[in-house]
Amino acid sequence: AGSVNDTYYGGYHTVGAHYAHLDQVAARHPDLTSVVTYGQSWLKQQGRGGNDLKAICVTKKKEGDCRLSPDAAKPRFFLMSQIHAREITTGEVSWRWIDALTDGYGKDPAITALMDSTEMWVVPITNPDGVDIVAQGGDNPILQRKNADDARGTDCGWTGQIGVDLNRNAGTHWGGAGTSRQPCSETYLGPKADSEPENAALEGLFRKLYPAVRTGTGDGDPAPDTAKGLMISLHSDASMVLLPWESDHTIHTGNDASLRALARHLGSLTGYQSGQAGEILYDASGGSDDWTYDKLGVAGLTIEIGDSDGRGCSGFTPAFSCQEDYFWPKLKPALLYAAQR
Ligand code: ING
Ligand code: ZN
Repeated sequence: AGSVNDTYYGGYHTVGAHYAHLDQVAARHPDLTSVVTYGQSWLKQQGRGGNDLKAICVTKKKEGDCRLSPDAAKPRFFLMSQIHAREITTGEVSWRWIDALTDGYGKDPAITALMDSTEMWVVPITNPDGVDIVAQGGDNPILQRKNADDARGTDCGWTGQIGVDLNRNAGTHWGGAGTSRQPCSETYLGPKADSEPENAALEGLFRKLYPAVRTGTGDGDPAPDTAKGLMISLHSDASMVLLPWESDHTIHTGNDASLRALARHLGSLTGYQSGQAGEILYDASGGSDDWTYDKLGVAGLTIEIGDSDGRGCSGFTPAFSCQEDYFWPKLKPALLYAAQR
């Protein structure tokens, strides 16, 4: 399991440290948290080391809260990070989010009210096998984006990388724009939709937490009940707030106006641009936010953390001091606002 102090590259936390942190928070605050193991990574399923997949539910627990069931008394705000392993800033934001909620309960009125009214779910490390690869580089983090699935070969030469891009693998618009069928590509979509255990397990968790609104085929347009909550997936480092459909910017969701207004407001709190991925970045299919919107009618957004003010905190591996000094002060108000929706 490791200790909360296990770090690399000046302070970034290993998978073991993130999981030890979840357990430490749960031990300190049993009235405010529940830790759930919701699956196993690709390497663990292969019996080759690997990792459990873990989530934490944070709320002022009343009878029946934090259950793996869609009939919940409170709306649910879901935050996930490091589906792309090398986007190491994102996991550190989730770490601070968990601490802010548990440390702030009973002290900060806004956090106390939020904890009384809402369940906050967090998956800090969505792709732990990939994060293990990144951390193996120590002071020279290895820039692994994908998971560690090497079923299609272990050698990608020095330019490529093994694994499946988990943000192209979800069963929504799978195989559409912005995906590659080359196993060594950074955007390799995998052999089939939801082929990867990290995605299958995450989607299983989502399905336990949110009632399905439709049994669609992957390209429908549900009417999200925003009362059910919101899902945000953290990426880096483009300084953007992205909304569905990420797969095709020429089509808009049935909730375009409200999703766009929410993204714009989060953009104003962070200083980031907002829009559908293809409007400001590139179309990309099979991602997490399109999936929750498409399959469950749960509003999904992507926040691309970035150095929008030119503070010397750009790239996938900014100095660790950027976390506390720069990223967290921007993200904290944005997450508090989003969680209250
Ligand atoms: N950016 C995202 C990517 O997966 C994205 C952008 C998010 C596209 C959500 C589609 C859906 O390419 C990074 N930095 O990974
Ligand atoms: Zn990413």
